[in-house]
Amino acid sequence: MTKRALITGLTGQDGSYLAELLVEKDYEVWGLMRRSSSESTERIDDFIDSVRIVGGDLLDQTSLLDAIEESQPDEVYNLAAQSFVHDSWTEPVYTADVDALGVTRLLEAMRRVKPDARFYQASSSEMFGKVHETPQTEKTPFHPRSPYGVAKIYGYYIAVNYRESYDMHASNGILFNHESPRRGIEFVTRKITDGVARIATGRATELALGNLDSKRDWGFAGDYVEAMWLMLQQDAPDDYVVSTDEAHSVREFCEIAFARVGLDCEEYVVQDPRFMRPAEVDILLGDSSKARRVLGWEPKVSFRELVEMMVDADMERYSTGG
Ligand code: NDP
Ligand code: GDR
Repeated sequence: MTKRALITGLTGQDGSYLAELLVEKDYEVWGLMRRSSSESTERIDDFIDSVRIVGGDLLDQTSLLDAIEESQPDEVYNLAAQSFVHDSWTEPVYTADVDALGVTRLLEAMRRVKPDARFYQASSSEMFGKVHETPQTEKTPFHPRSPYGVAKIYGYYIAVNYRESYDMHASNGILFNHESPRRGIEFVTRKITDGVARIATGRATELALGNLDSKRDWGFAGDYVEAMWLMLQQDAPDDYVVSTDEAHSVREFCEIAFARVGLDCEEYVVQDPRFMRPAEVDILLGDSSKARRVLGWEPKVSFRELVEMMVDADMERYSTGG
């Protein structure tokens, strides 16, 4: 029988890759979309006809009850969030409402309407924040450094709590940073690759960034959505770190990105205090051995391949007038 999946955050980076993967696997894919005054389907335009859209918002309980009722999902992937860490300081209450309470609203809707559906929560390496050990595993204590990180810890634990209280099949993917040509332009990787393409095509002369020394464990979003799906195919729900197990600095990302178009990043990158954060996460490095062992998952795209893929896509976009 055809499986049904409901994805919240369909229009985001991960929602678009996950929807593509599930369509390929012959799922009936439903996507929750909130109302917007402008078009937000750019990332899914190529396959929007293969997806069923249901209106709804993580801030609105009734809409979530209706969305579960209408889609009758076997699997629910909660990817929707205010996902930009930087803005969580300017919108801390809103971030908590969506990223923390929103998870409870969705779980409540499932519990009342379709409690046997399996649930995936998009948890984050930002929960480790000021890290207590390196590398970080499923057992590493949390120490968030932003309102976003705090909200995500609530989301993590409410998923665990519904698993333990109601025996629901709820799993957390603790995903480290993952990127792609579909990454939002405000995140540092895409900001760099877009900046490189703008400079290389004569549209800009410099690139202003914040902290160049912070290090992240960056993988490819297309690889990471497979881990989400694998988690919901297990007999028992559980929590998994998903990462490449390699960390690189923002500076290294810049060096490879500029070199891809034959430029030296030292000549173009300037530091701007506007992009610094009140509290920084200096380094995140995952240990994904549990996901590799239990799920049989592993990343396929290397760091260099990821950077070059993103630069090439932005160069292509500008050379075709985008
Ligand atoms: P994006 O920011 O690209 O996408 C976020 C999605 O959430 C969009 O579809 C957005 O819709 C939707 N959304 C936001 N607020 C609401 C709301 N109130 N109701 C319904 N939908 C809403 O994020 P990513 O795809 O990168 O990330 C997916 C999830 O994974 C997020 O929860 C993020 O916090 C988490 N995560 C991401 C990591 C990463 O490196 N990418 C790493 C670890 C966790 P709209 O188009 O209308 O704005
Ligand atoms: P992050 O991603 O906060 O890790 O959250 P982001 O790309 O925004 O920042 C990564 C690191 O780069 C530094 N940095 C800059 N960041 C931005 N955005 N802009 C700049 O100009 C800049 N200069 C330096 C930051 O200080 C930081 O150290 C992402 C999101 O996808 C979250 O939703 C997700 O949970 C985590 O990854 C894991």
